[in-house]
Amino acid sequence: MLSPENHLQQGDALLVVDVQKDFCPRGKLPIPRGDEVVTVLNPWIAAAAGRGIPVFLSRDWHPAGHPSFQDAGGPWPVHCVQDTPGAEWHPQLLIPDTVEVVTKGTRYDQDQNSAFDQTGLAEKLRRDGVQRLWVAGLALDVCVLATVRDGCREGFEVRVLVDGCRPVTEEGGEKALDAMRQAGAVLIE
Ligand code: VGL
Ligand code: ZN
Repeated sequence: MLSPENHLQQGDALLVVDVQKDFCPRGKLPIPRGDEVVTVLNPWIAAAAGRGIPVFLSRDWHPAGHPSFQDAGGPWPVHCVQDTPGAEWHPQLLIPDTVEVVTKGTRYDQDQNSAFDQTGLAEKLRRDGVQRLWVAGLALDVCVLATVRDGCREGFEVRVLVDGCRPVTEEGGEKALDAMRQAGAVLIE
């Protein structure tokens, strides 16, 4: 069993991607077994917060009529609309007092799948002295993939907690893992 206490160290940060109600069963864009990541990730969140390692939670936070929505010509059903219940965190997700929220997907003109895309996250991590970034969440083959790629490109040592991710499709998930390896991320299975 992979224990967070033995892996997290100073200079690390934990980034949990989009663990929101709409991406879980009964949500508007449900990812199969998306809710299962919560029990995997809570011990990592607790361990990080307990030892002063920064915990970032990203959220998909779209305005109504967002270009990624099908009714606006995009690929996805309406999801994670700002200030709606579906955009809330999964109710069991551990939110430490020290949490840093990264908001993305707010633009009227384009989607932002990556938590690094025009959020200032890379600068913030560098300012905090972060070298190594642990990443997990939803969806493995969409926003986690885009975030991991950008994290590698920005020069962080990226570790992906594979158990703490779920894909939209199994095939997409397998391809995403390959692409992450190619990008230089270390997959922790
Ligand atoms: C996501 C589809 C649309 C994600 C966000 O968080 O992976 N997927 N918007
Ligand atoms: Zn979205």
